[in-house]
Amino acid sequence: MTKHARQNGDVAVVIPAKDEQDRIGATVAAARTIPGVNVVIVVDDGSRDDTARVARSVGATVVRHSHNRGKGAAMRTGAAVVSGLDTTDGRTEPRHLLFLDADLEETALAGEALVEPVRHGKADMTIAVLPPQKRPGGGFGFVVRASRDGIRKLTDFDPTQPLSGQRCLTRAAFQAAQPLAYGFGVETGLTIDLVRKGFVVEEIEADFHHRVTGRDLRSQVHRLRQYAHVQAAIATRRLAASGTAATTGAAAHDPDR
Ligand SMILES: Nc1nc2c(ncn2[C@@H]2O[C@H](COP(=O)(O)OP(=O)(O)O)[C@@H](O)[C@H]2O)c(=O)[nH]1
Ligand SMILES: [Mg+2]
Repeated sequence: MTKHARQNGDVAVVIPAKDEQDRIGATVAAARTIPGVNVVIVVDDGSRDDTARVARSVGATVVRHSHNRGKGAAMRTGAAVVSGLDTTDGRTEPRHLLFLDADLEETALAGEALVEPVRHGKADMTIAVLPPQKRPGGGFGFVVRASRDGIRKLTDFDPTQPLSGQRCLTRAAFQAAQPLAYGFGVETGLTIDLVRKGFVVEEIEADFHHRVTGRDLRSQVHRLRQYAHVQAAIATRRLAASGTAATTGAAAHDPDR
């Protein structure tokens, strides 16, 4: 396949979204302009607002979970839809998967930087490192620290932004990372599993800006939920690592599904 042909449609964007009606339109519109992207899937994970309608109105393919199943499940649903399209389109090579959060708005275009190393076979998964955010706010950093510590303990990888949801993966890497960790543990689990299996994982600076979570009650609940999911992903993998080290030495397998 020529470079030109690849760039005309070798990437599918998957956007897990929950109650994002105010931002999903701009995010999808920008994602559609990333070179090589010819599919944008929004997985509406039981939103109570107009996320699905808005996403559809700007050209996304929308798939809905009738009830909330968490970010990891939404990513898996999106990847399954892409897989179906790859088959229907008679592709010989599956599309790469570019996961983007729903709240990036026009800065979703920065996803282009994540695609290049994957497209050229230099990385199996790229992870965005975001600049200091334009919007004020931010959490307390304890979830980030928990994720980073867990990744460091189980791999030789030292992530700058371990929770970054902006990632591009080959289909092979995505398959190798199944089953994904639950909910907001998904990014931590993906990094641990792929590094441990010998895939090349690379952090890339990309000029994304997203909604910064504040310190109000709702934000605190969000952080606590993230923390619990991250710790569950790490605990599962720690157990699997000690089990396999004692027996076959095979790569970690997540026994929680
Ligand atoms: N599938 C799914 N996605 C969610 C859920 N909650 C948030 N998201 C999405 O996950 C992404 C990151 O969420 P966000 O609130 O921005 O988290 P933060 O960036 O870590 O503060 C966004 O695309 C959200 O729409 C959920 O319950 N299920
Ligand atoms: Mg965000």
